[in-house]
Amino acid sequence: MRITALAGGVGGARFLRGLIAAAPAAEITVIGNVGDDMTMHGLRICPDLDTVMYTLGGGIHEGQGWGRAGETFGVADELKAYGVGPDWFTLGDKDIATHLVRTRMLGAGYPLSAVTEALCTRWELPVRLLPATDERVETHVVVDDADAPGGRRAVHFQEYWVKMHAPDAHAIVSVGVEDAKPAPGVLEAIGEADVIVLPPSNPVVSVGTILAIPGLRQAVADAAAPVVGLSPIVGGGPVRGMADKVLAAVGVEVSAAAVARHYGADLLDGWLVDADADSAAVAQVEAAGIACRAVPLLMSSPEATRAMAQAALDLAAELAGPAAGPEA
Ligand code: FO1
Repeated sequence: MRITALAGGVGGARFLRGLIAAAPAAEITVIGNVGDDMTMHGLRICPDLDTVMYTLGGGIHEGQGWGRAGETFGVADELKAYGVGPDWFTLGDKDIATHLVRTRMLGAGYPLSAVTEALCTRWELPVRLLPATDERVETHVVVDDADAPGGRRAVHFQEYWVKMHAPDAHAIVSVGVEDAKPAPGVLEAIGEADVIVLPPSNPVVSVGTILAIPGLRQAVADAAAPVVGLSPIVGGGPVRGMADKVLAAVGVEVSAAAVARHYGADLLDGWLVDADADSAAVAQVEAAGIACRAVPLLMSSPEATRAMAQAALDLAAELAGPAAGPEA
């Protein structure tokens, strides 16, 4: 079985572990978000790709969900001693090695997809990880700023998220997206998949940014495979992170049903909502033309996460119809 998943950072990576446990023999391709990427100290940093790589490669800081286990901060301490910021975004020493390799390869002319493949080789990932695009697409967020002309300014997503802790936002802009193309292998992974999964990642700044790359949303909508998503909203709030703020910025209500409608029935065939908090949403989602099931949606343990992934695969199998047997 070939499974293609569109994933963001921490939530997506943790879900992918469950997906691998649920379908250990499957060929899994992960299309990763690059909208969080930025350049700092001259280094190209790809937080979502690295979070997937470290999580599935066994190098993640489990408690934090991002960055390396057993990390040290010698470089960060030295930068601080020099008075060099920013002081709101800290790079660990081990993590810096990843960014050095990436930046050097990009500088030598390799596209991000080739660089990501090279980095993943070291981690022996059980999936193929592809950046959604090789072009630079960076998410910027328009926020209030009394000192800026017009009372607003656009900040990079990392500044919005990590430094400002996601204040109310007016708009989300994917800078560079119009000129981006799906990275090599992305459209093939979508077109050849038996199942396409949208993990419970942020629907705006993670999965939304991937889908915004020209041609990508249409490829998922046109794919022969069933497309099944899991709600990142449980009981009217995000399970993790601050997805509520960015949903409001794009005019989407913070509910499991509204996120399904935001993706749309042209894209989604099936949707999972939380059985405890959102079973009432099932009828609303089905009224929008999307098959919906209520199952436990909290990734509280490896087994709970595996069961969520299994529920997504079960719904996909149901939507695909009975497999053609030898006599069929
Ligand atoms: N998140 C933080 O809250 N503070 C940090 O200093 C920080 C550093 C960092 C370095 C590398 C990396 O890959 C991720 C890092 N993150 C940090 C997490 C991260 O940038 C965000 O949580 C995600 O981008 C949101 O998906």
